[in-house]
Amino acid sequence: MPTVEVNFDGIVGPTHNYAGLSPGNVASDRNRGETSSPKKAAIQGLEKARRLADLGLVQHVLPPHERPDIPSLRVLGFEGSDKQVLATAAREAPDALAAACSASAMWAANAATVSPSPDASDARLHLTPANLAFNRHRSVEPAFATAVLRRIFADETRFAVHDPLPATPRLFDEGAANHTRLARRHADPGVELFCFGRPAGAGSDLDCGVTTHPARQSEEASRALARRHRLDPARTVFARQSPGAIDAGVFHNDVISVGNEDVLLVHERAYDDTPGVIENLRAAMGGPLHVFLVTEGELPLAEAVDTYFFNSQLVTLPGAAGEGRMLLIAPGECEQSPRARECADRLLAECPAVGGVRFVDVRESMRNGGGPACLRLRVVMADAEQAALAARTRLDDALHAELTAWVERHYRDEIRPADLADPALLTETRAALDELSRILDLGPIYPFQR
Ligand code: SUG
Repeated sequence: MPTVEVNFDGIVGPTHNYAGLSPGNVASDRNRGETSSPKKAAIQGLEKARRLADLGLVQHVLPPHERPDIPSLRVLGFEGSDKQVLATAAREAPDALAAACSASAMWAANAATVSPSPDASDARLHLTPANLAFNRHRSVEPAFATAVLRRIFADETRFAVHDPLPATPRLFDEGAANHTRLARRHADPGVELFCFGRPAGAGSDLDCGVTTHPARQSEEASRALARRHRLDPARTVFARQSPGAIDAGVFHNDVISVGNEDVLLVHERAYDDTPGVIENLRAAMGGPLHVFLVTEGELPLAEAVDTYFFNSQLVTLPGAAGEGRMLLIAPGECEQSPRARECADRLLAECPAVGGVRFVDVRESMRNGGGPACLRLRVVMADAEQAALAARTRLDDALHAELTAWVERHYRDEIRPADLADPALLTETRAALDELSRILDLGPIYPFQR
């Protein structure tokens, strides 16, 4: 098998809920306080991953993090038994409790930035877990994400799992959601595009040009990642997100652009200077790059954000070459939007590499601003690298069936904001994760298991 894109999807955790925790993320804000269904959310995510596996793509999963995250409450001075910590936090600091309960690690595109071995001068695959320091509820993810990635990508001769960057505004890092890799084919040396909303030197949002919503990714973090990953500067492009797009709800670049091999789908208002970015990418590619540019007239930014058209996965089908070798895996919400459907139709008509569009239902995740592309971390890997992966994370029919049964057994049908204080949720979650760590052969990876 040649080098392919392997997708690692985050399994939605048992506490999936709508707490409105993410400023600038329109869906998260809109659905604050709504009732969620963790069971439905997890099943939808697994189903999406299974559909990709059924297409012959290599699909893996990543485990949820432990939530509620009791240590992040203890750090704030809440004491006593775990139950007491939950009860006092619920009474005195409901926001802190909500942050400690978020299942946000499901959005694996934010887990790390990944540069595959053909791009790195030391020919290793580099991963830097994101510090996610912008959001309090996400700032607790890097430690466990790093442990999980080090467990799976254990072979240090092939893989380098770096420490997250220091958690400070000048180095805010949101992972692969702001990173795209283009290449003639996956196995070829690629061009890596890093996008940021906080230009170097920007200390606060006032320096970022935004007026309504905050900018997340920093330029200094993006440049540090490129250095750490030992990328060729001639094949690395940095692009500033347009502040207007961020203000319209484009909190991550993957809400407004998606690339795969030599195809890039992008909205004309994605960047400060979109034509300049495209020119730089073409120069770095040194070969053909098919850019599918969507105009504001065709799909206004607001509708791009509502439908998450660009948060589709653009995947190369195994063994396929030339025309029709790619599929666009789009959120079901695009099907309801005549404008998004027209964009998909024009893509099929004008871009010969893309042979079809499939819609997937990840509605529970979408209601928190996470589409199909947010749910996965892309890792371009050669055969030998895949063979070196530790743990049992590859999703085949057997694992899909086991995980679905596990969700059915352990997950609640519904969670309302008040349920987050229920001490039974912690006990249920630990029982579920304890079993999951055995199913995935991860060993005692959770802090509560030690
Ligand atoms: O960071 N939402 C996530 C969504 C992340 C989407 N990922 C990508 N675009 N790659 C975020 O804003 C909402 C949680 C809440 O409100 O309960 C949340 O964290």
